[in-house]
Amino acid sequence: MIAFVTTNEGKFREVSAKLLEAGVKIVHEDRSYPEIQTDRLEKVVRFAATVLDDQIRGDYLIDDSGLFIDAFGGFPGVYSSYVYKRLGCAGTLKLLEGARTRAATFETVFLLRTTGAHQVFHGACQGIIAEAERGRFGFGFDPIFIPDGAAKTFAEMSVTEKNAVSHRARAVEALVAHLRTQKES
Ligand code: ITT
Repeated sequence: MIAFVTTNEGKFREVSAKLLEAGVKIVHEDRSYPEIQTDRLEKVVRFAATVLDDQIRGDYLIDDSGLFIDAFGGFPGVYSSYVYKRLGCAGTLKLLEGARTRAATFETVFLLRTTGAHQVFHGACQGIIAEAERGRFGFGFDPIFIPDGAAKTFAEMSVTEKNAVSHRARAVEALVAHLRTQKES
């Protein structure tokens, strides 16, 4: 059994649903861990794992994600949590007023700890920042993100719809592929 360590219910909902489709069950471990200031999501999870390794027995999974907005040179990226808390969707839309491009990418990095080993998995989803907030599902920046090829924001999608295209779902797919190879060997 894998424990998914996150304080974010929305992440757990998405990951548990997607993993269940692949026959993998996880449990929610609602606890926070230190997140260092760095320029890469992968460094955040790698440092967090050094702390969690001493605190958690058995296999665990962590997820660090961010919204990288092109017009801001990728900001807020690794600082997404802080920007979401301080500015929210409304403040982010305001900052983008008059920007030359509304392109953005959501990224997720997972770290899986299994006996003695750390494995990292990536997922990304390109899209644009909407002109206004739309939808009431999901969490975080979902009301202002429209993935490429869609007309709806993530917040207008069901978990299943978001899981068909999202950054986090891509990372889950990479994780599932890894678990399959482990099973075979
Ligand atoms: P944990 O660290 O406990 O897992 P968190 O919510 O603090 O939960 P992050 O550190 O990964 O998660 O923060 C990333 C920020 O980006 C946070 O404000 C989220 O709301 C937002 N975010 C991450 N994934 C998102 C998604 O799929 N849709 C919308 N917003 C997202």
